[in-house]
This record gives sequence, C-alpha cells and structure tokens, in this order.
Amino acid sequence: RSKMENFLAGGIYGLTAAEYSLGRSNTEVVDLLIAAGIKVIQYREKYKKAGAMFEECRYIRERTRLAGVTFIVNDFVDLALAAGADGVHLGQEDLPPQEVRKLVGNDMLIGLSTHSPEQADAAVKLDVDYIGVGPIFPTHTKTDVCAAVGLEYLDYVVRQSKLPFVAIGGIKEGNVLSVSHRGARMIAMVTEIVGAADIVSKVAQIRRNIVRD
Ligand code: TZP
Ligand code: MG
Repeated sequence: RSKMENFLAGGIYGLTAAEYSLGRSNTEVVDLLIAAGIKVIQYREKYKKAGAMFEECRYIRERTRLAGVTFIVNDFVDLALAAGADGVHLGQEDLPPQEVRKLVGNDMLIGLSTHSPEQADAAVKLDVDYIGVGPIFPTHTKTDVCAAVGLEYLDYVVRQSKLPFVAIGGIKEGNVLSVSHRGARMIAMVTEIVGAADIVSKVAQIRRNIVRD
C-alpha cells in the first residue's frame, strides 16, 4: 500500500480540529499543514453535518493529492469513501476493522486507536495498517478517552510493535523530544499545531526539537 510510505517515513501527523483553530476553517488549516510540509493529515471533525464535512473533504482531497500528502478521515467510513480518501481512522468503539476492510477494500489504509498493550496485540489480527498509541500525556482534546496511558504503553509498543504506529495525546513542542527519544517515529499533535498563531513556524520548531537527539 503505497499510501503508507508517507507514514513509514516518520515525522509529524497532522489533524484538523476546527474548535481549536483560532477561527480558521479546516480547509485553511489543511493548506497550512501542507505548507508546513506535513505528509499525513487526518480530517477529524466531530460537530458538522455529513454534507458540510463532504465539501471540506473534497477540497482537502484535491489539495492533498496535489501535494502528495496521505489523507485520512476520522470515524466516518462513508465519508472517507465518498471523498476518495487514502484511509480511515477508527476508534475502539467504531465498526470493527475487519468489517470496514470489506467495505473499503485493500487499497485504503485503516488506522485504529489503541490505549493498552492488549489492544495493541489484538490489532495485529484485525487487518489494520497502523495503530494510534495514546493519549501519551493528559489532554482535553479527546473527551471520551481522557486518562493518559503514559510513556510506559509507548515503550511497550516500541518494543513489541508488529504494526506501524503513531503516538498521540498531549504532545507539545516542549515534550515531543521525550516521545521521539522513546522510539516514536510518527507523532501526532492536535491543539499544539492547529492552535498556533503561525502554524508553519510552529511545525518547523517542533521538527527541530524532534531531530535534536
Ligand atoms: N486520540 C488520543 S488523544 C487524542 C486523540 C485524537 C487527542 C490529542 O489531541 P492533543 O491536542 O494533541 O492533545
Ligand atoms: Mg474516532
């Protein structure tokens, strides 16, 4: 699955979150993430109607295609398919990944959020392409799974991981080095990036912090 190459290259995994974006729209933010050189972008939108999300995703699909960016849609399999996204990201309480695989076929990536070693082990049998690992640190961005799992779970995945993974949850410019030092090659941030006044320089600064080891 060539859509996976951007993920396997490592780096910053960007996500949208309109409510934290300082009044900027999801599409504006995606343009800034692309300008910042981010190669994997997830559309994460919890509040809009399907029609409005589709319009945004259609724009984002066009821009990400032109930029060679992997485009993943959170939660909504139908939206991911309709928009021609590269992948769909599922939570533990969404449709089972094996069922989603039947719907999306083999070309589309499936990501699955995990919060424990048990869930990471189980994911290997579920035909997912990558797992999310977190929340590493306390975060208010995800209201349903709030408790941080800590760096210990990340350590487990780094040691045992049979799947590519992305670390997420409460990661900031100031603690990203600790996460990359523990062995995370792909690192996701929501508020730290979309909430920055200057997204392009924020991403550049985060990148400098990651490679400083
Ligand atoms: N999954 C685990 S934590 C989280 C998601 C989607 C939210 C992370 O947001 P932030 O703002 O980077 O802490
Ligand atoms: Mg979800």
